[in-house]
Formats: sequence, structure tokens, C-alpha cells
Amino acid sequence: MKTSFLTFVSALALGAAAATAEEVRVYNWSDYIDEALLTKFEEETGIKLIYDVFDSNDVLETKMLAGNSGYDVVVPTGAFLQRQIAAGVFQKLDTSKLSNKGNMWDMVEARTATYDPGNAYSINYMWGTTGLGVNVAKVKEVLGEDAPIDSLALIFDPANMEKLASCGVQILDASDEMIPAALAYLGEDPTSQDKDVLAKAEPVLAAIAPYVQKFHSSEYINALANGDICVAMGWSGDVLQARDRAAEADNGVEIAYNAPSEGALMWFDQMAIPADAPNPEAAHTFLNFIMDAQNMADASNYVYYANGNKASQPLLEEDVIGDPAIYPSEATMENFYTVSPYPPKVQRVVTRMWTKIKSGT
Ligand code: N2P
Repeated sequence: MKTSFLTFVSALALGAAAATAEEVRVYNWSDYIDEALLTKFEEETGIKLIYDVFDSNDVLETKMLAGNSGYDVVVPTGAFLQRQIAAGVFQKLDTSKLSNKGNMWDMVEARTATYDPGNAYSINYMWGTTGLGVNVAKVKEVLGEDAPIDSLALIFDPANMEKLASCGVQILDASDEMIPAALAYLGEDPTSQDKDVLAKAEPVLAAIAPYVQKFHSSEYINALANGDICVAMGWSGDVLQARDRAAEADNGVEIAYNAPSEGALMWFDQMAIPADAPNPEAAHTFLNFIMDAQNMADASNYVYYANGNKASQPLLEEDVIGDPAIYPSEATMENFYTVSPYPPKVQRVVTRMWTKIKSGT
């Protein structure tokens, strides 16, 4: 009797486990993790991981605002996170399920609290800057020895772009980053939300659009590495990954990353759990896995971005923690700016402007 009852109970338990087969769906940026970590997560937790990628905050935001994305963890950048929290898109984190939270870095948490007060809804994954990926030899061949390789004039002076078009230039398809950069080039406040100031960015971007091979936010990694393009306005770690891919291919291509001397945008990518996540429990397990010092170090060592995890720092490779393009000094950071979400009316103007600029290619 007893045995058969137990058998019955365990059969029920098994049935229940099969019905709710634990899985977690993560939507992260492309080229942003060491894939070995994905397998490690599944092996350690027994939770099936479905991992999709995107390369645009706008794409992520459209999905988040529509709801029912099916994702348990997503990774918006600070300013986008801020307005998505306001729109009710995320749930508060349950810190009782995040035993590794003490590993986080107070310097980063102080900064991300601007977007997410108290860091109640998100943890920092990685952070970096937006700047110039340069094939130095090619660019000097085209523009001469004095080529302004660390200045926004490289891409915003049409005279330079006209020549660089011959070796190929790609620009991020991110209005929220490229419009502030054009303002910084003009000596205007890149954080301005004043429509009249923002309007000044349009002619700058429109003038170079015909020389841009592509407005795209992930293809430039391989394009730089293969020598298909000579300049990209892109994200720090992505350019460094291009540098590495070229070195590995031993193809003679040498890539450098330069934060623009006029000021660089500094951004923070935050992991958060949608309010309608199918499996918030597994989402917390994933976040806690990511906050493990070794796991976070492995991720940064692989993608060349700084992270928000203080405990990971002794585990970082010297070419990561020791590279000021990845872990800049406090003094360098003073030349970085951060942006806040545009109010809806201004956002509409910016979106329209961007569509118009791109259609001029
Ligand atoms: C990863 C790019 C993430 C930086 N490839 C954009 N916030």
C-alpha cells in the first residue's frame, strides 16, 4: 500500500515537473557573452536557456512596450530602462533570490541609480563608451598622417567622409547616440533635449549620410576585422573584438578604438525582468548566475567590456582590467557624458529626424 502510494505521489511530482519544464528566455545584445557560459548555466541549474540577441534599443523597446515578449530577462541601456520602468514594463527584483548582489560595484551602482533609483529593477551587466573604430593604416593612407583618428571630425567633416567612403564607413543605427555625438562635434551640449539645439544635428548627419556605407549596429565588427571598412562609429568592446578577430585571422588588419576627444557617450546596459515574464524565478537564478564573480569575469574577458561587478576584477585578464579603453581612469571619465530619455514629444522629433537622415544614404 505504502509503496504504491509513494509511487503515485512521485509520479505526480514527475508529471508536474515535466509540465513546467523549467526554462528561461534571455534577450541580450549580440556579441555580448562567452557562449561557454550559456552551457555552464544549463549544466549548473538544470534550467533550459533560450538565448536570443538584438542590436538595437529601439527594437527591444518596441517589444517591451507591446508586452508578452515571452522573455524572462532583457538588457536595455540606462535611458531606455528608465522610461520602460516608468511605463510599467519591469518587475522589482527580489533581492532575497540574489545572493551574489554583494559582488556589485558601488561606483557603477551609484551611476545606474540615475536611471533606476536604488537599482530596484535592474543589475548592471556591462558598460562602455561609443567611439571610433579605426583601421589606422588605411585611414592614414586615405587622409594622410595627420588624420584626426580620435576626433569626431573623422566622421562628421564631410571632406574626410568623402575620401573615407572609398575604404568604407559604417555608423551605428542608433539615433539616441548619433545625434548627441553630432552635437558634441558642434561644441553643443550633447545631452540637450531642446528641439532647437537638436535640430542643429540634422545638417551634420545629413551631410555625411551619402558617404556612409551602412547605418548598422553589429555588422561593423566583422567588416572592420576583414578590412571591408576602415572606420566605424561603434561600441568600445565591439571594436576591440574586431581588433582581436583581425589579429586571430592574422590578416594584417590593425584596428584601434578611440573615444572621441570632444567627449564620449558612456552607457550602462542593465539586466531586468519584464513584469509579464513567464518564469521570474528562473530569471532571478540567471541574474544570480551572471553576478557570480568568475562568470562575470569570463564574460568581460571574452567581449572586452567593463562590468559592474567589483568582485570579478581580480579575475579579469590584464588586457581587460589594464586597458584604459575598457576600464578608464576617473580622470578620463570626466570627458564622458551620459544621456537621459527624451520626453515623448522630443523623441518623436528625434525619430523623424533619424529616418530622414538615413533615407539620404
Ligand atoms: C554589444 C553591444 C552593446 C552595447 N555588442 C550597446 N549598449
